Amino acid sequence: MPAKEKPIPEFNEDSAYAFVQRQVDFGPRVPGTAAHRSCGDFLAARLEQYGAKVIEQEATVRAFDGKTLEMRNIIGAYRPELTRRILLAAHWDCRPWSDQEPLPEHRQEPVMGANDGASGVGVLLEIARQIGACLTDSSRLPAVGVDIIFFDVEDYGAPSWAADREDSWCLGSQYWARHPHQTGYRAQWGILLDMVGAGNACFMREYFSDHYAQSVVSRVWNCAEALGYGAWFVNARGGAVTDDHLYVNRLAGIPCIDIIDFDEQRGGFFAQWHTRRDDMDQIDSRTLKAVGQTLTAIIFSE
Ligand code: AHN
Ligand code: ZN
Repeated sequence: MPAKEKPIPEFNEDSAYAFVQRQVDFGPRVPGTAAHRSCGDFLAARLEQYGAKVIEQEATVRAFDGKTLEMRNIIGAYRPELTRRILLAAHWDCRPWSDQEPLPEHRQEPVMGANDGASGVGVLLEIARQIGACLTDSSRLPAVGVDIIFFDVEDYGAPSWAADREDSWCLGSQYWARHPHQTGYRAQWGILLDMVGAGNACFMREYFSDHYAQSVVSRVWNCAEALGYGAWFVNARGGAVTDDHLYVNRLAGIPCIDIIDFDEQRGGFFAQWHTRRDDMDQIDSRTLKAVGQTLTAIIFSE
C-alpha cells in the first residue's frame, strides 16, 4: 500500500501579517535598545509557546565602526532528537541608519524594518505555529527535524561609501556558523528569508543560492510555480547578495538559499529599502502567503 500523503497545512497570511505588526509595534529593533530586547523576549516566548525547544545564543561582537554589540541569535528546534534536519532562517534586527534616505538629515534615524527583517520572521513564526499545531499528532509532523533561526546583527554593515566593508554584515550568522548552537550541528539544507513582504516583490534565483544549493533553489521555484505563485517566484538568475545564507554556506558548509526581493533590472531591493518608510504600508499579505505556503509545502513534503 502506498504511504498516505501527509496533508499540507494552510499557511495563514493574516496571522503572518499580525506577527510582522507585533515586531514593528516594538519600534526599531536596533541592537542595544529596549525595543530590541523586548522583541527578542517576544520571539523566544512565541517559539516556546508553539512547542519548539528554544536555544538562545548570546555573544559580544564588534561592528565595523568599532562598537561592541550584544548579539542574540534565537533558535527554535522541532524534534531535536532527529538527525535529519532542515534549517529556516531570517534576521530579526533593524538597521540603525536610514542611509538610503534621499535627505541627508534623515539618514541617522533607524529603519522600522517591516519588510527588511520582520517579514521573514513573521513568515517563520506562522510556520512555527503550524508545526506546533501538529505536535499532538506525530503523523502530521514534518518527517525531518526543523530548526528555525532568528539571526541577530545582520543589518549593522558598513555603508557603501565606507572602506573595509568585507564581512561587516551578517555578524549574527557569522558567529553562529563558527559556533553552532550544538557541536557538530548539521542540516541537509537551509532556506533564508529576507524582504519577503513587499507588494510587488520579485524573487529571482539569487547567485550564491544557485552556486551553493542549486537543487534546493530548483525545488522551491518549481513548487512555487506549481502552487500558482509564479508571479512572485521568477525562474531566472538574479544578482548576488551578501546575506546570512552566504556564511551558512561558506563557514558552516550547509547548502542554503536566500529567498530575497532583489532585482538588478528594477534597481535592486524594494524602493523603501533602508529608508524611514520601510513600515507596514509596504507589507502585502499576498506576498507573505506566496512565500509561506511554498515553504510549508516544501517542509511538509520533505
Ligand atoms: C548588502 O547590501 C551588502 N547586503 C544586503 C544584505 C541585507 C541588508 N539584507 C537586509 N538588509
Ligand atoms: Zn537591511
